Amino acid sequence: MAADRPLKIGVVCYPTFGGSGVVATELCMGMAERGHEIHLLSYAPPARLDSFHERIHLHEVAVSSYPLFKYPPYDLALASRLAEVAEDASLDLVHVHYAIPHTVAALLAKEVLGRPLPVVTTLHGTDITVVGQDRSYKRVTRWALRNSDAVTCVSAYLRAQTEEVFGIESGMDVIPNFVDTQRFDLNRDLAVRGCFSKRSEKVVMHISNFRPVKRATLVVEAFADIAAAGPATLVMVGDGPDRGACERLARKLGLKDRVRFLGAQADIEHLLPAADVFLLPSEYESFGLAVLEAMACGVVPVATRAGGLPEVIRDGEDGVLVPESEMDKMGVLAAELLADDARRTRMAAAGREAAVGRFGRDGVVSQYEAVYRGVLPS
Ligand code: GMT
Repeated sequence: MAADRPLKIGVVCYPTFGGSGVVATELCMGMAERGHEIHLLSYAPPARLDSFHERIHLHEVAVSSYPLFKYPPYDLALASRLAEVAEDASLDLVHVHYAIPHTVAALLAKEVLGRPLPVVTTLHGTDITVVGQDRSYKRVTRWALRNSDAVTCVSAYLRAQTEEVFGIESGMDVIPNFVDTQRFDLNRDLAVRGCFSKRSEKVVMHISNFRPVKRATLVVEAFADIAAAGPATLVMVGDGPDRGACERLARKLGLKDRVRFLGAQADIEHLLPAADVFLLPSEYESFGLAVLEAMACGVVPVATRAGGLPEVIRDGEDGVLVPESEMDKMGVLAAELLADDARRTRMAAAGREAAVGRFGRDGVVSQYEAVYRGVLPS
């Protein structure tokens, strides 16, 4: 059989705006463009998949309820559907994004199917650093990782965490996240910019799911220093548990008229180029995909020196990394950057170059393709 024949790939991911679903969907599109046939399973159509692709087949996983079920078992419904799809479509392998519960469901589907079905697991972050360490899931997660045919991590930081937490000997590949640099580009839509910057104010942006790990209230605090230094608008994109606290803080600090909360937005590639600086004060990020998308759009990130973020941002070259002990200076550092157009323009160009080069889609899709070929039975 030809070593480069198109593959039939089952993909499992979460469909929401979270980074793992975005990476999974972008990867599906990249693989489909290379001629592979993709069968994507999730409980809803992925948010990033906004157009028809000839070789991408969607399979929604429905979970039946029953009065006995206090917790309807999504993982069983997924395993069952996956076994069905694997049989009908003669899948060569399954690639799951986010270990819990996807890897266990894929391994169960393989048992149900009763024939070899290699399982590739990509770890994204909180599946290891938060959920995977929870006592309720830890043992089964370790088992699932050990039984995957290949495990990939989105950063060296995450690989080290996985080795430490689960005692997994290395052998896991680090494959960074990537960005579609045609979709995320430098073209600034002046109409969008005009919505945020009426009198040539600088535009500061934050995009996240407003979970506690993102520390979104620190964005508002930092913005108070930015606004004190010069005219600026803060655009907060996304929704989640800490949005209310951010809104209250903006009111309390007298910034209500200078902070815009847009809620979850599908087309962030149209919003991002309107910004000058992107703030991400997360406690940690295994990667920080939003930072990479900002860099692709020529927006300079200012983020915490934590987790995998130093693998994405080169401090002083294409962004600014703020040590944990100096988070209270984030606003001042961002204000300095906003005041120095020449420095910012230089860093923005370096960020765009990194997005196209180090994190370009083609190179990363090839790395995953090599992992797929490596797990196929010889
Ligand atoms: O918790 C989140 O931020 C969502 C999560 C996800 O799986 O959707 O994001 C993680 O995966 C992204 C894609 O690989 C990474 O860019 C994020 O850094 C990572 N989040 C954390 O580590 C907190």
